[in-house]
Amino acid sequence: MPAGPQTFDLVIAANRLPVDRVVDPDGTVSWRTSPGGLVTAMESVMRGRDGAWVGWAGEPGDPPEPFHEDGMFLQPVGLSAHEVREYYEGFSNDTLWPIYHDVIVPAKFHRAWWNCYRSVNRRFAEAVAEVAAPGATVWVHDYQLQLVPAMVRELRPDVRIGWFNHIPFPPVELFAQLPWRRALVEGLLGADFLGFQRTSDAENFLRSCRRLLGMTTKADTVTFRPGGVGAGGEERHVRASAIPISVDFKGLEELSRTPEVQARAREIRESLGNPSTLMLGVDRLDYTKGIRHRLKAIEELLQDGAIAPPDTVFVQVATPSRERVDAYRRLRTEVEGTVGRINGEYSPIGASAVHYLHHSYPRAEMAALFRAADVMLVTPLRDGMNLVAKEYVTCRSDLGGALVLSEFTGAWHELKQAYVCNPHDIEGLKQTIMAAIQTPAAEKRRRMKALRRRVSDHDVQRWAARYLDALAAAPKKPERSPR
Ligand code: GDG
Repeated sequence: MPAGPQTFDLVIAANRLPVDRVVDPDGTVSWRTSPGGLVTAMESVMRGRDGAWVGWAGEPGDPPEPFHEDGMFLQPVGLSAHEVREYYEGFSNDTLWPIYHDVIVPAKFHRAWWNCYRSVNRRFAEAVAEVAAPGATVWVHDYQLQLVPAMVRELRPDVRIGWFNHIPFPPVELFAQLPWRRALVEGLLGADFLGFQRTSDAENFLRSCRRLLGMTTKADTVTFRPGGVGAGGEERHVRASAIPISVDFKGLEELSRTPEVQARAREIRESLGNPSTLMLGVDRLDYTKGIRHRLKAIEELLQDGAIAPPDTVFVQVATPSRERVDAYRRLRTEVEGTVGRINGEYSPIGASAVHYLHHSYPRAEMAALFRAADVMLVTPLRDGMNLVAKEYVTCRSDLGGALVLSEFTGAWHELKQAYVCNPHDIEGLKQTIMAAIQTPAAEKRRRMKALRRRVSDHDVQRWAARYLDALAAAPKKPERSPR
């Protein structure tokens, strides 16, 4: 049984804590919100729940002491520089990430990375087992921690374990490439309930259970005997189902309505020369987000004379991401070269066609950008959900703006009134962008209204409640008492 008073009924485990430890050159230590969609979503869910969050503090070395932040207990997990390279940058981001995103770039397979992934997953599981109260609910997140469910079950059979995948789950033909596919599936099946963004992600997982491990599935449930037939273990049933994530609609809408944000939105438009059309892209600088395809379409529209600055301008916020992984370095070089070429070719003095911002911004600035943009370009080649699309419509209480959305995002399965595009089809993408620019305002308002209704009815609080209800309802027989 866990010792000491610090145990919790709800424990979240995610690769990153919601805040990163930052040490300034003068030695001052501060904590900053860590980047990415998972933290954005889970932060608002955890507020006021008195739970614990187990995760890495974002810098290599010994972990800081556990501490309370914003009503949450944060339990840091330490990673050495070597582990950051092999578990995080290597296996998570250079093996799993490409396999789970249609192999847009080739995946790298290294046995040493896998070994490191396994030992780091073990450390996370031990940290979870330490802070979970008897019978607690443990909610494990994302592809970096796929072995944690089975490892926690082994240490703490008394707790209820859920896992949610923020990214797509690949088709069996791609998943099968992984030499460690069996161990990954068995790791996940330690959970009582597995949540995915889309029904097809859950189906891909179930198909892998059947085809690669010979398990039986019925509807959304897989049935198996841990350790295989003859191992004597009790039969288990694990549900794999879609529960699509969302945004904090109320909180973000409120922020977007503040006079400060509205004034800032006007200021942004003025500083861009009050264009009649301001197009916007907001992404982590990641090859899955379709930034190159977007730029290609914009370059051709400029070339065709269909759009021109200062009347139409494009702002791309590209938040720095995974900067030590080769594929991300190459992408940055390519994107920056393309932006330079476009501006060199099509921008007159004082009126850039493309404004490229390689920075991270405060939330209020993001809300102002969303509020300022006439056309939002969300064109990923593959994306689990894409919160940016949902944030954009959340910020448009004025019913202005138009959303161009790739059919390869999870968001598209809910936001059917968006201007849908296939980013691989550059001709089609150009036509969709022009349609989003030229459609009469009344029609755009009608679409925006419907999009907003969907997001406000299915916000992140509802997502978390649905997830936790499904986890609580999952079949579970306590097999033995805690260690
Ligand atoms: C993963 C999955 C899934 C971006 N730049 C800044 C900033 N952001 C915020 C956005 C948004 C979040 O980061 C990005 O979320 P996405 O969903 O778009 O993408 P991923 O980071 O790839 O997230 C994704 C998500 O997990 C949740 O399940 O939707 O499919 O890949 O919230 O606004 N926020 C601030 N400054 C920035 O510069 N403040």
